[in-house]
Amino acid sequence: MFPAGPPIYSLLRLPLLQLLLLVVQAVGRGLGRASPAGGPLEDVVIERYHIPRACPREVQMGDFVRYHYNGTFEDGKKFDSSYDRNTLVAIVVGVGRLITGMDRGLMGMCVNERRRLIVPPHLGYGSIGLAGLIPPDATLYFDVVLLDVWNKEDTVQVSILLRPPHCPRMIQDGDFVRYHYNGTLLDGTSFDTSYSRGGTYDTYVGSGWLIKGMDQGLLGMCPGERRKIIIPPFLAYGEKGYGTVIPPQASLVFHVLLIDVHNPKDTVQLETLELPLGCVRRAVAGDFMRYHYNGSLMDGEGPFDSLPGPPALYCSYSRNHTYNTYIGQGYIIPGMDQGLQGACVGERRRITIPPHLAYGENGTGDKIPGSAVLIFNVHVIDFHNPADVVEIKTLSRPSETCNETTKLGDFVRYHYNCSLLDGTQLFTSHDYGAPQEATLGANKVIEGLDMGLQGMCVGERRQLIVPPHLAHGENGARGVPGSAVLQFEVELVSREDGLPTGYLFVWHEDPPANLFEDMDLNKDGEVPPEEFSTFIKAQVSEGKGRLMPGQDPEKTIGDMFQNQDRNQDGKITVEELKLKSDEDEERVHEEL
Ligand SMILES: [Ca+2]
Ligand SMILES: [Ca+2]
Repeated sequence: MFPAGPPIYSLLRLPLLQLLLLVVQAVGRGLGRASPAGGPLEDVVIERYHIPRACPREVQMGDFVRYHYNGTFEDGKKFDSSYDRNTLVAIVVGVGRLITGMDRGLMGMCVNERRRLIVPPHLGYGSIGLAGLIPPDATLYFDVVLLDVWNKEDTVQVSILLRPPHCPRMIQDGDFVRYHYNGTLLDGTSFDTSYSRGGTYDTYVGSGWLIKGMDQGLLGMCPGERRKIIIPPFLAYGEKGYGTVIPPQASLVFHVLLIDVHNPKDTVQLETLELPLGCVRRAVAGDFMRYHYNGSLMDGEGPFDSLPGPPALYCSYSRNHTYNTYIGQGYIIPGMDQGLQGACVGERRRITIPPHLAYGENGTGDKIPGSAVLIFNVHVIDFHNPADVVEIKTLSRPSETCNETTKLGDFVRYHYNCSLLDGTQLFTSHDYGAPQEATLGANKVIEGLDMGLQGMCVGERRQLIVPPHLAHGENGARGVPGSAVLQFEVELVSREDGLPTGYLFVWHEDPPANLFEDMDLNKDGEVPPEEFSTFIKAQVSEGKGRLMPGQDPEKTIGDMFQNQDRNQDGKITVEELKLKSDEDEERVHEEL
């Protein structure tokens, strides 16, 4: 208002008065000097009866001020009061816009200071007075309280009250911010606060949504930082003020706490916190991942959500608490879908997601406000792809050449250690004191082992990585979390050729020509179980044939006997034996 027209809120707004001021102001002398007792005052008398403890700034010539006052005569009679008119004085000081007594009396004053001024007539309205208001030669008494001081040369004043140790980013022009604030006038009168609204104040910076001083004062601020920002009125609401709460020409003081900052152009930010050695495979879209996470907001509030494992040593039973999902397929927020790609098993990474790649302007639930940046600390436990096969790595081979390797149907004995990809031990054959036994392809072990144990030499050691669809699937098993990738170390102890499907015994050469006679040891025309068993064991020990491996021989021989004893009378006759071998012949022909 001062550059742009007459002061509206001045006591001394009559043109006549201003003329008078010019006439009388040359008479004054030094500040605050009183005349000898009893005589007329030579200068303004100043009594600073209340000085605030903090006085960051004193009124200087040319400053703009806002103040309240009461004006009385010597007899105590009031001739004017800003309180009565409910209008502050807002005016430039020390340049003759006020009576000289007031110009001088305000010098050096602090905001919230209270002064009594005694203004002699020659520094007030002189020998003429002011028609109807001030008689000639009147000494004026003013009680003044200063509310505001600023200058046209002022800039925004920023004081950093608290800066967090970690500053992920600082506010730049064009950013979108969420902050809390308390707004006061320079004298401490509160005019607005975000804390009463139950939410942050959310806005763009540097786009004219804010008063200019705020656009400037927020720049460079970190999430979690607290600032005091003092804004002169020409960078705030200026001559008009704002509603009933911000008077014209008011300096504003904001105490700001920055909660959040992002830019609409932001993408997901990744920070690797821990990368395991020897990471060869990185997750891609379409992989299925199991991970733990902590989610927090930018100012450190949180976690708003987490699926953490126990701190150091993971117990396998707690593994079910990982978050399990496909990545890059839209099952999770876009920022997470992106941020998990490229991760290694065992990696810990921090993923910072702007709201447009998270929960947007509306947020979700009562923990994630609208327009919130989310920070996730993620620990990748494992991942796999539904198209994965068993990954086989040979760790060592026996030095002698290996002519025969394992194939489907073979009976194998092997030692194994099974663990999760994070190293959690699950099972080991060493707990049982004997190797594990299995017929390959007989559905006795998980599919991944059936595959991973093929093509192996006795004495060879392998590492196998088995995806869950070739192990225990989505539901897991006792001690194995659902969808877990398993890691095996296997060592082949022995290998025996299997028998053709359906066979319990095979001849290495042609069977004896007189088979029944050979079996019927006491030549009574029938073969009971004892004779049958003795005969078969003799063939095996003489190397003429062999039984199915991996089974109790007594049980296998018992089964063979049952097959031959067609009428189930506990003995085999020559007819029964012939009938059975004819059938077997026919079956072989059909298969061929
Ligand atoms: Ca017999
Ligand atoms: Ca029989």
